[in-house]
Amino acid sequence: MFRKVLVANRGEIALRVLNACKELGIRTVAVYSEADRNSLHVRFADEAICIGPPRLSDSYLNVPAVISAAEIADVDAIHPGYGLMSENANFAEVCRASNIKFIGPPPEVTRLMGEKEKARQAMKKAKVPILPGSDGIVPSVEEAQAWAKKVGFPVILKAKAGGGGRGMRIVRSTDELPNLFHAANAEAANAFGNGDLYMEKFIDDPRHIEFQMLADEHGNVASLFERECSIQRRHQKLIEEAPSLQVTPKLREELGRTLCRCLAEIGYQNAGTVEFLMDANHELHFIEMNTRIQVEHPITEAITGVDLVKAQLRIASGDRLEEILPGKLEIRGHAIECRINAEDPRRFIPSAGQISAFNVPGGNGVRVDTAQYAEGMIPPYYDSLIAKLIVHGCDRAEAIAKMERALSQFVVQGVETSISLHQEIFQDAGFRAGKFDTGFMERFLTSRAASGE
Ligand code: MV4
Repeated sequence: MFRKVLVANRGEIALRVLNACKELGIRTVAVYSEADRNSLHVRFADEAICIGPPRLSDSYLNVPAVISAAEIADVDAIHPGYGLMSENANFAEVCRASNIKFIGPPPEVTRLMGEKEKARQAMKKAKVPILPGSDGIVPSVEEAQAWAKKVGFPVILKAKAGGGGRGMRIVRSTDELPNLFHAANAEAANAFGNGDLYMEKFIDDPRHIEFQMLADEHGNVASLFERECSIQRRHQKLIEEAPSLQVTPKLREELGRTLCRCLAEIGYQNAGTVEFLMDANHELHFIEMNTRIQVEHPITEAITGVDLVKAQLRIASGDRLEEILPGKLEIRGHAIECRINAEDPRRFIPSAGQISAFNVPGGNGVRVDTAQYAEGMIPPYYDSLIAKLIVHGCDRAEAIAKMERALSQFVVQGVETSISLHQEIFQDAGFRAGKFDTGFMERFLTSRAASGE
């Protein structure tokens, strides 16, 4: 096992990784920006190194600054958490060249999955179901017309370098296509420095379901089942749950097995998530793969009993899955996560400032992952996630009851938070019945606005 690990992140995930290291007897090094001097990830690490001014590009996203800190502290490995350096293949390559283990997949695999149309072809080759669409990049409006005719409208144009919904356009007819093609191309070129597009059949109001995978460095792969992530607004997830009510044991088993074979073929290593859209026929279609630990990993930890971050550390140090995982993986109960953001629950404007009161709920089946505390500061430079509230019950009804109880005991004063929004969603009959898709939040917010609340 590693002697010393640098955590190249901040906030709750930095603390989550530090905790896993501590429990494995690994020494920890935090890096921090000038805005995070008084953060818990700094306080709880064995060593901490300031890497620059508050802005992300000057600190947490500054490759030379992070690598210099790793060399000064003489660490064996770097854990990137999520976001920031986590899916940066160039960073992983610099780590490799500096003899520092990057805790994640090899840069070649990260690069493959980052090129969405190549990921799509790799999945197709391994018999993972993909949506009808183009074979690779669509180079011109003429070829886009030809593919659209073959696939049938509506189609969606996506940026090969994309993610987060940027550079995407839904196309419903032939005459719309030229303008939307040029718009997507320009937006992608501007956002990602690469305007290349590919095409898929468009699924109206899909569910978003993702499979958690673990792969060791000896060719073994395991599926840790799925998460349902359809409750989102503008590509920001708000609530996730595991398992999905819509995935049958047969589908879970078969797709899990296919994905294990696929990731072994690709040479995948460490933790990863394969994202799918579920259509009205309850069929799953691959859309993309995330080559990192995800924000919502704790719900999978709750239902499987596997510590995913410790698994990442052990995999990266060479352990085999059979040493890490129980003999048979099984789903126990139901877990739900609410992302608590420091933002106005009506208009979603980030709310930075000093926290004056902070009470975190607890009790059986309640977990809170946060790096916040009373008197803590929420700087304006970073994302607005201040806590993840995770509950685990014997079934979905118990998990919902626990979440409502826990939300009512979660007190944050000094900044605005999304706690009251979560409480409203948990009152919604459709949500309670499990009847929702990726269009849920938009409809929910529209009807709330119309009712004048
Ligand atoms: C789609 C889709 C419908 N059909 N692809 C949005 C972000 C990107 N990761 C993929 N996205 C979508 N791709 C096809 N062929 C609908 C979405 C989509 C979406 C997907 C997952 C979660 C929330 C979403 C919200 C709007 C659109």
